[in-house]
Amino acid sequence: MRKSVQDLAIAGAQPTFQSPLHVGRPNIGNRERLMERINDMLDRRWLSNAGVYVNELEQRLADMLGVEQCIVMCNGTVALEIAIRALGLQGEVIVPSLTFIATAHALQWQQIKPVFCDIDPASCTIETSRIEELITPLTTGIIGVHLWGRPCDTDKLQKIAEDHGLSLLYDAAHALGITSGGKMIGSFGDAEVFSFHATKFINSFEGGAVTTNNAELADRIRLMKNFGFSGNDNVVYIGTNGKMPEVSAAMGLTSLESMDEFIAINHRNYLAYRDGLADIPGISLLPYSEKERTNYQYIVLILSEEIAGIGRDRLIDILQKENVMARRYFYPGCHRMEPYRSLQPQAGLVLPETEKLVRQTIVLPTGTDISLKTISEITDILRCAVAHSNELIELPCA
Ligand code: T4K
Repeated sequence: MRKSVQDLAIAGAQPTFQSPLHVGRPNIGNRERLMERINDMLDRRWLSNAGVYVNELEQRLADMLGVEQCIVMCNGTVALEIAIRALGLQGEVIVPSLTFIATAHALQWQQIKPVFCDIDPASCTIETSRIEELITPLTTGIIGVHLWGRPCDTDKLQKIAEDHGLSLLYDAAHALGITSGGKMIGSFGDAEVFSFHATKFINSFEGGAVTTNNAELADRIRLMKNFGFSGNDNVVYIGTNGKMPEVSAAMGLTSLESMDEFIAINHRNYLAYRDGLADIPGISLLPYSEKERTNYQYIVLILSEEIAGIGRDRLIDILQKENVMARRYFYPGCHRMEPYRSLQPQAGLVLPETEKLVRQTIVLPTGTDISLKTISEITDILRCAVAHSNELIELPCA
């Protein structure tokens, strides 16, 4: 156990961990099953373009999520871009700034202005009471982000969208397997978009999906992700290449088969972090709702003013020196990154909760690669750092 400043790697001691522990370390699942599928795919010589694994993955996801239509794609960003285009969004779209940059870029890429909205600090999702003041004659839609697997206020968002005749899309990149009001994320709004990137708890190496109960919208999305082809030699729409290859679908199916196990491990880790952090002043673990199904895939620490002496970035330096590659997701907020920083220099003025939270968060490793012993050692490092914060200030920064 690390007890004094001298025990910390930042003061010259050996790092606690020999090799780096990463946030977003992929869960692998049943390798043999994956290899069987890949061998079968190679034997059949069908590698992409509506293969059997893509079809099976779409069906399994739709069944699991209780949604009529599921279209898998090459990644979550392209899935967002295509959903935005298929919904006919243009002009301005209201979106939280506290999200991965892909949410904002998927709009700006298509010359649509992301209008950044603040967050509700309790759920870390879009603050519904601040949306209506952002609506202008140019507004065509809202994108809610179920950040870190915490559902947006889907009822309020639906009401606002209906009252103002706006499309409602959800970025559900973090939200596979979670519920809102007891109902699976996947069929809220006009459509929802998932990511199966390697760093997600269910992965297809790279991958994404759009889910919707709107069959017409789904048809348009299917055309758009395949160059607009409707049968051989017949292009009926402008499209791009958003297809998921079979090897990704094989991984996605294999990963999905281990979903319950992955969630159980994430839950176990979450409880271990919660217990390990309980006696450390100034650090709290962002809770998951007890009322909803959740996937526990992000361990998010919120730092209070009490440990301002050390500072969030200093704490990250300390962790990284110990080979715990903690992250600052989603610092500094989309509005402080280009091109938004230049295009909308005043955006931060209406985002006080976002500006506050992005300076307080640390995301720690979890998933199947992390043991309970590792979690106990990580919380020991944090306990030691907080207890000796005054002495640490004297030490050089990384
Ligand atoms: N919307 C939201 C809310 C999202 O969070 C994302 C993606 C999207 C949309 C877009 O979906 P995709 O188009 O990606 O399907 C990573 C991921 O690349 C990104 O998918 C994810 N969100 C985001 C939260 O995290 P970076 O820039 O942080 O990646 P990087 O390279 O720093 O890796 C992250 C961590 O994962 C590191 O600690 C290393 C570790 N890692 C990564 C890979 C790929 C591994 O241990 N093994 C690996 O194979 O964006």
